[in-house]
Amino acid sequence: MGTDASTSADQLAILHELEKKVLWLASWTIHHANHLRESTDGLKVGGHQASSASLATIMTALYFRALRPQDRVAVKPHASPIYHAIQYLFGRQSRQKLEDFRGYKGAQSYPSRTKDTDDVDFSTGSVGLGVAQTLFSSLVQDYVRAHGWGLERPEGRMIALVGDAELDEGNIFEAILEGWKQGLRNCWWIIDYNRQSLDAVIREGLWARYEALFQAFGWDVVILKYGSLLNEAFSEPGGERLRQWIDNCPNQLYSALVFQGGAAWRRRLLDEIGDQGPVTRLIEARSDEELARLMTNLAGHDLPSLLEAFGKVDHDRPICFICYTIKGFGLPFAGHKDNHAGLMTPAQVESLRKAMHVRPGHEWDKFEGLSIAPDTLQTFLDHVPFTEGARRHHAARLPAPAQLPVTIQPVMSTQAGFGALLNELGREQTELADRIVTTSPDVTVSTNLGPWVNRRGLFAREKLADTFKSERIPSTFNWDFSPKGQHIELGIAEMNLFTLLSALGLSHAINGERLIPIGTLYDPFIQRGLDALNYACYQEARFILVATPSGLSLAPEGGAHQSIATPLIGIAQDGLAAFEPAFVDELAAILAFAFDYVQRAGESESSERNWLRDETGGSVYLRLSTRPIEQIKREMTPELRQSIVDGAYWLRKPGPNCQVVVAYTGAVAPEAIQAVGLMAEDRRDVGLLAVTSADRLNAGWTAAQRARERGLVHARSHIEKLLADVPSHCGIVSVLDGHPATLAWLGAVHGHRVRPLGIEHFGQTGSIPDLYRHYGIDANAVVAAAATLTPGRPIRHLKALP
Ligand SMILES: Cc1ncc(C[n+]2csc(CCOP(=O)(O)OP(=O)(O)O)c2C)c(N)n1
Ligand SMILES: [Mg+2]
Repeated sequence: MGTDASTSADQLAILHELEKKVLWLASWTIHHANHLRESTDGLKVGGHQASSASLATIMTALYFRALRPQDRVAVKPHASPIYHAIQYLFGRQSRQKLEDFRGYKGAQSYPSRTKDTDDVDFSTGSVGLGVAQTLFSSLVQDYVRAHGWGLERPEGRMIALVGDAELDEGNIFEAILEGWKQGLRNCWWIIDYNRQSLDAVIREGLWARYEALFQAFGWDVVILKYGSLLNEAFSEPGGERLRQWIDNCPNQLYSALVFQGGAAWRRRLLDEIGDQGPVTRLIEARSDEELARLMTNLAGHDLPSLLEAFGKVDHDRPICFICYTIKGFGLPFAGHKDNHAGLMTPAQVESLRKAMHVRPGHEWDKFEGLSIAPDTLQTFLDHVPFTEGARRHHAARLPAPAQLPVTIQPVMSTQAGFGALLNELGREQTELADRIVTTSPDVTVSTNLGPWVNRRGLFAREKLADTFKSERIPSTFNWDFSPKGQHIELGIAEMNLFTLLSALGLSHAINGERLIPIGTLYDPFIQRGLDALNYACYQEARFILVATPSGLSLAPEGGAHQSIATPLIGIAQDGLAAFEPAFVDELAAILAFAFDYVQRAGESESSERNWLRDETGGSVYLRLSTRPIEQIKREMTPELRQSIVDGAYWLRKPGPNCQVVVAYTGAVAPEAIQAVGLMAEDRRDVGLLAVTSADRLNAGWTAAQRARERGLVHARSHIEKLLADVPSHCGIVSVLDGHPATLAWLGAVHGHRVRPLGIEHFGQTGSIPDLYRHYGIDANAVVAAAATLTPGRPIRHLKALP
């Protein structure tokens, strides 16, 4: 499995030239963005320069030599100029986009799968997430292959280029633990051990903690500390003494000396170990320049050491490479602790230009200033394995049924309905059901996935039987693991759930095999994994998130488990269509839609019908509840189905003299229905609006307004049409088990007054009636709001508020 052959001297010479070119192009890109492009805003920031230089050699070794076409990489966010420069040399990035780096439509500051055009494998930006993404993508690759799919393709390695300070992020450790449980393979994490973070120099001896930690979880650890020049010097007389000195040198001092250069090295070394015979000769035999080159020859900047280390890997165990590097290597502020946002002055760029033999006006020429013939270089580039074939795969869409079968009990919760729907799906041998993969962070049973898991089994590469079953101990759940299982059981860390969903949800692009991922968790814990959820959406992973239970309706569980803000997350999170059905027939309609929606990849034009960008598709978030509520017996007409998916429908259409509309979402449906009954005698023609997706209603409304502002005068969103006939004097009382702002905007659609009811303060234990009364979302609170909002006689059923 190692790289086929060792690198020849000719190839090494070419790689050295490319290493220089990559550093130059990245530096020029940054300089161009910060000094040469007209800008009046705050573009002159960004920690790209020093941080990029740190990885220039490692990325040269990887992209031009060690990577195979099937490997996938997450690049440290600030190394994006190096990444873009490499793609430019491959002819996969345009000069225009490099000139516009960090600008509108230019190459992105941080590598982006969706916004960049040069085939970024995994987006990065929020440190730690791209790293963990590689681990989960490797597990997903195993899942796909264990199911017998994509075997015609070779197995890839999932590789992360990791900043040393990036390892402070907790999600990385959560991922390592999960990887160990799941038998992780084919994953490389290459740590850019420059001993600097954004603010300063990091703690001494971190590498030893990393080494112990990775080894504890079954990783190989390869420490790449000294480059070939240093290794040669160590074998000279006095060399051993020099090595000891380096090993004992504090990080801060090493960085400071790197910054100061050859004369400072000489002074320091002679002061500290210069009275020791042979080592003096070793130092004196070198000029200042040679001494600086020697002392900064760490393995992370030494192509032969890197090529050897990467090339000799002949197994699939996960590996952590700890590569010693220098932040800003090759640039004037190398090693300086303040260098993170360091920019080269025009004069410094000029001296770099001279050193690189780049003539003015030829800065973007690919082979300018290199000592090897352009033809030779181009031929080499044309044969780099990394560039073979397409990096993004496609997978056909799976047929999604228009309706899903489910037996609806007279009284049922949406969570129970979800369990029943999946149970029915699990019963059928359809292509869709076979491609569903469920996952949950230790809440599989308590989110009602149990029946599905009983049918489809748990996934593991090795079979593992349920001992309770073999011992004939009765249990409701069958906990058998096998390579054909379709449920991935995770530990509790919600970050891992979202990162796994992100990996599963990109399988069509990465493995060429489509999966339909469904992840379940308790609704409040979305917030624990929110950055990873955002990350998954940002890179357009496709999945269905089922969050249950939610809200105050979790009554006796208390305030720590009762979510408040999640409906607002549902509205605000891009790439995620949020639904909160009240009834199981609504849930069935939404889930059927979701199976199709997560597979779409069409144009981002808004539909003329509801003004949603429905053809683009996206992920789906279902906020469900454990509260059993009385179900409505009705026929699911195509119109009703469409309205449920569009976000709302009239459960009771308001009459022409309507004074009040009650608009509700989710589990409080019985309270809304009851309130309408209680005020029917005292307010005219009361309407009842069932809102199944505040998110989609809101998005359609915003888009229709924009369309009208652009001249499409007839654009009307779903909510505008629904509220069009509601008289202007009519008041709207909105209510949900979540933050009231979720529905408060309804009043702005046509100027109706709104009294939004919902939860603003932490919950507590109690029964549902206790809590709904206390927090003001029960029927009486709705009636009280209606009485105050609309003129008319007192509502006789209104009781005093608590
Ligand atoms: C979650 C998150 N927090 C903070 C940042 C801001 N930030 C960007 S890079 C960085 C530290 C970089 O240190 P390191 O990972 O060692 O990379 P280096 O700059 O040394 O190459 C920080 C704090 C971020 N991008 N993401
Ligand atoms: Mg660092």
